[in-house]
Formats: sequence, structure tokens, C-alpha cells
Amino acid sequence: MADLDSINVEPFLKRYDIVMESKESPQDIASRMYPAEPALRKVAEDIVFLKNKNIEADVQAALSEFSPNEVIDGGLLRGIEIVSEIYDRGIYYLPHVMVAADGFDKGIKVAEKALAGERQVKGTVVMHAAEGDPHDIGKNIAAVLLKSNGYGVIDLGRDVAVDDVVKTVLDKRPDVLTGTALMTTTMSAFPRVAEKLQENGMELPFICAGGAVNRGYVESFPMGIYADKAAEGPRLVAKSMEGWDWRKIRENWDKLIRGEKGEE
Ligand code: B12
Repeated sequence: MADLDSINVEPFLKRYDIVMESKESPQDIASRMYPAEPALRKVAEDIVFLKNKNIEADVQAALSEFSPNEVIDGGLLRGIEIVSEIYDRGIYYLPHVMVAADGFDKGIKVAEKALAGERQVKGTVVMHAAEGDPHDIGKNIAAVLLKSNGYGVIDLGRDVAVDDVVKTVLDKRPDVLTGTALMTTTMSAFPRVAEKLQENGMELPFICAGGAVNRGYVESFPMGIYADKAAEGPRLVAKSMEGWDWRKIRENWDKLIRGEKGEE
């Protein structure tokens, strides 16, 4: 009979989710990443520890000290970055992330109201998250920044069918279209949108962003202009309003993103 004590069962009994678990607690990770300012830290803390009941009041309190953009970047977005880190380490699971995303939505609505008075429409931007893609946090931030810079936004939401994007662009004739894709399975919707628009004789700058795409991919189809950060949106849209077509924006992308003036 086999001597069971002499068998090393370790490799067979390992649970891979346990192997992935971090020794650090969410508190340890968060405390390294919190913003220094107490009011912004409170907002980030609400997002990370899913205190969605507090979020509206804490965002409102932060707005008495900081601009809406500072509250969004330094508080709400920082909270989501911390949640992403905790999730990536296998400590948080999808339900945590979903609740955090809801908290983020509540918070951003309050910050957006604070921007409302500053608005006047300079041009129209149609925004969407790619067909099959439920990730819309980055798109929502970009929408707030565009609105606060005076652009009218038609936000089609998330998981928007290619045909619905194309139909809206053909009906509304916006100055710019944007798309967000965080999944490798959804990014192929962008070239399909571009192709269908071209078939219908429509060309416009199509800003594409999200973790699944990079500049090389976005520039591999017509109209695609890559954006890495939400803050780049207003800068790119401004060029379209000055009459630059997508080719010219693409050619001058490096200068535009580095904040230089670009070729006139
Ligand atoms: C939050 C989140 C979710 C939330 C989304 C909630 C929401 N309302 O968005 C929920 C819980 C729903 C979710 C679900 C899933 N998720 Co998820 N999720 C994430 C997570 C943790 C964070 C994403 C995020 O919001 N980042 C922060 C935002 C701000 O980043 P962003 O959108 O890229 O935006 C930035 C830029 O791209 C840019 N930007 C974005 N849009 C625009 C637009 C314009 C105009 C401009 C200028 C700029 C711009 O600006 C922002 C920065 O300034 C990531 C992990 C990670 N580390 O990224 C996984 C992740 C994206 N998810 C992933 C997956 C696989 C899923 C699921 C399929 C999981 C599952 N097994 O069910 C499901 C989707 C199921 C489905 N098909 O419906 C994978 C994708 C892998 C891949 N490469 O395909 C990731 C990378 C996790 C991982 N490491 O595996 N998820």
C-alpha cells in the first residue's frame, strides 16, 4: 500500500484563486494610492469601500474646495484606479467593481451639475462604448470634460450596436464621433463603424480610446484618431471645430497631444 504521508499533495490541492490572493489588504493598497487632500481622499474612500450612500454628500463637500474636474480626477477616478488595482490582484471580485462603478456614476452626476452653468454649445460630439462592451467609466469622464469645454454631447451609452452608431451619425451629422473599448472582443466594432460610415459617404474624426486599443490599431482604419486620456478629448475636438479633417488631426497628433500648436 502506498505511503500517503510520503506523497507531496501540494501541487494537486492548490486552489488557483487562493494562489492569486494577495497578502495585502484592500486598506493597505488603498492607503498607498489615496490622494493627499482629505476631501478628495474621502471621495476616493467611498468608491473603494463601496459607501455609495455617502458619495453624493462627499462629492458635494469636495466641490466647495475643488473644481469639478479636480474632484473627478483626484477623487472619483482615483477611487476607480484603486478598485482596479485591488481587482487585478484577485482580492475584489466583479460584484465589488459593479457597486464601485455605480458609486462613480452617482458621484459624477453631482460633479456634472456643478459644471452646468459653464456650458455653451460649440459643436456636437456623439459618444458610445463599443458593441458588446459594458465599460463606460472612461467614456463618462470624457463626456463630462467635453461638456465642461462647451461641446454638446449625444451620449449613446454602452454596448451600442454598430448600426445604431452609424444611424445616429448619419441622422445627427455631429462634428466628431467617439468610441470606447476595454475588451479585445469588442474593439473590432470600430473599423466596422468606420467602414459603414464611408459606405454612406460620411467622414468625420472618430476618436477611439480604452484599454483594448492603441494608436497603431486605431490608425489602421479610416477616420480613427487615438486618445489615451479623457483630458485629450477637448483638445482633439477643438481642432475639428477649427476645420481640420481626420487626416490632418492624425498627422499632427504628436504635437497636439504634447500641447504644441501643430501645423497650421
Ligand atoms: C470597472 C470594470 C468593469 C465593470 C464596468 C462598469 C462600468 N460601468 O464601466 C463591470 C463589473 C461591469 C465589468 C464587467 C466585465 N469586465 Co471589466 N473591468 C473593469 C476594470 C476593473 C476597470 C475599467 C475601468 O473603468 N477603468 C478606468 C477607466 C477610467 O478607464 P478607461 O475606460 O480606459 O478610460 C480611460 C482612457 O481609455 C480614456 N478614454 C476612455 N474613453 C474615452 C473617450 C474619449 C472621447 C477620450 C478622449 C478618452 C477616453 O480616458 C480614461 C482615462 O483618462 C477593468 C480592469 C482594469 N485594470 O482596467 C476590467 C476589465 C476591463 N474587464 C474585463 C472583463 C474581461 C470583464 C468581463 C467580461 C468579466 C466577466 N468575466 O464577466 C465583464 C463584461 C461582461 C459583459 N460583456 O457584459 C477585462 C478586459 C480584458 C480584455 N482585454 O478583453 C479587464 C481588463 C479586467 C482584466 N484584467 O481581465 N468590468
